[in-house]
Amino acid sequence: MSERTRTALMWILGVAVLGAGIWMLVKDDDGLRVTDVWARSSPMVDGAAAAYMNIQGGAEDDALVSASVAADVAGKVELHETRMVDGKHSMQMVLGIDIPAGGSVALEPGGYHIMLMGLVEPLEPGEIFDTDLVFESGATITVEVEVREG
Ligand SMILES: [Cu+2]
Repeated sequence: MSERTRTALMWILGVAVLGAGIWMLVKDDDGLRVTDVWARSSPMVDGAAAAYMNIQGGAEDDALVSASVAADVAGKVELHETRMVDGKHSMQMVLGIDIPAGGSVALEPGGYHIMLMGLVEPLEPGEIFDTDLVFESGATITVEVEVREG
């Protein structure tokens, strides 16, 4: 192999590695955005709280599939949907919340929310805690949740 060929091969390899690195970065941050994150004590369940936020979809359809908080905040976290059943609000667990590509989904009172159960201490307005959000695509986003007055 001539010196020239070797140099050319090194270049090609370098560009390939760099390209793969950039592709992974782009893939990892697939454009999902989470804004307006807040929580309040649940008006429906003692010792529980609900977290709300706005999730903007990325380039591909995705879904929020789970969420978690530190063990010193709450014992259990579920994805819930509030629905009207026989004229009454009732909550039920959902396995995922679809986030369409380019669309946006609001987790808000009366609809989808992240349910924190088994609160270690009651949430105080002004308090901030982290929540990890896991998406079907494998993306995980950690957001700061601000406790607001219910
Ligand atoms: Cu709930």
